Amino acid sequence: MNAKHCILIGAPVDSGKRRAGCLMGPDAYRTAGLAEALTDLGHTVEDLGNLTPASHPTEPGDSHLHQPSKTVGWTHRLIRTAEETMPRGLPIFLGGDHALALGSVAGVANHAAKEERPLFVLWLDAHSDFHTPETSGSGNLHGTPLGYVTGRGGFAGFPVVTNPVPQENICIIGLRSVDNAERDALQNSQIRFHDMREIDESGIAKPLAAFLETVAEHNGLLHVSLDVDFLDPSIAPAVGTTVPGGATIREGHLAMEMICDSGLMTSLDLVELNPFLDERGRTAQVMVDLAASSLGRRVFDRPTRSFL
Ligand code: 4U7
Ligand code: MN
Ligand code: MN
Ligand code: MN
Repeated sequence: MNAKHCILIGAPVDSGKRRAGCLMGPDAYRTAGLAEALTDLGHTVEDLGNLTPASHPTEPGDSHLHQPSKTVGWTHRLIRTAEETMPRGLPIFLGGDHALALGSVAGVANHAAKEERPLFVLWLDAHSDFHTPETSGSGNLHGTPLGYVTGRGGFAGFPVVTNPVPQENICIIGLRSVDNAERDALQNSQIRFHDMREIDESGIAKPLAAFLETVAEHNGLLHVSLDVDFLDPSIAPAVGTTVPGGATIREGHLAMEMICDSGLMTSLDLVELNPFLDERGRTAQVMVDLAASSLGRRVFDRPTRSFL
């Protein structure tokens, strides 16, 4: 694949849920050798270090949401960082929990609008993360990024989403834990979604190839958001929200290899890694290996643009 300029952005967001530990994620990816893996593949790597949230008010005492103000601060910071890095490389957002995607995706969408190209989002996750603050039962904002970036209401106090991502430009793969309110909203939306039952029955390649074809047809930018819990907990235990029955190591790598072959990915989130829950760094290593697959690591070369 063409050499890229990869920009590592440490986003130690830990405000998106109650269980702490995702703040250690960026350093775990560094320790697992992410930069070295990418330079070995011929890419250049720049590491921006770890960001901090923009200044934000103290947390309201009366909200059912967990740390909404801090997440607002992170969203401001990450929108700016996405806008600044997109023109000069391929940003890789090192989470941090999935609340970081409120900012990474909204910022990437602003860049896409400036370029007058459509943004497509591939969401690899056990969960659909399509809540609004009003529908969220847990009050945990890591369950809301797709609600936010598609322009659903209820995000009072958050930056206005200037360029909402059209629902039909989103594809979710890996679903096996969807709350009732999300299910209703998803089924009434244009979002493409593929649960693990479908992956079991017909494989991951088919729906992913169809989505990549659509992105290519529209000359789109592609943001990939990889939640650790997309993977089965037996291979990726370091996550707060484990759900059994996830993607296998080969399903994960096949998805990343197809993304690489498409040549379409322009930004990436690696989210929800909680190193405090890991076993000798194995989950961090799996995530680094998957990132490397998305950027060219493989056993044999395959012709490009053959998604299947
Ligand atoms: B993740 C949940 F209730 N839906 O809203 C919620 F099941 O970024 C989980 O995908 C959200 O890990 C998981 O709290 C967010 C729950
Ligand atoms: Mn998620
Ligand atoms: Mn998840
Ligand atoms: Mn999670």
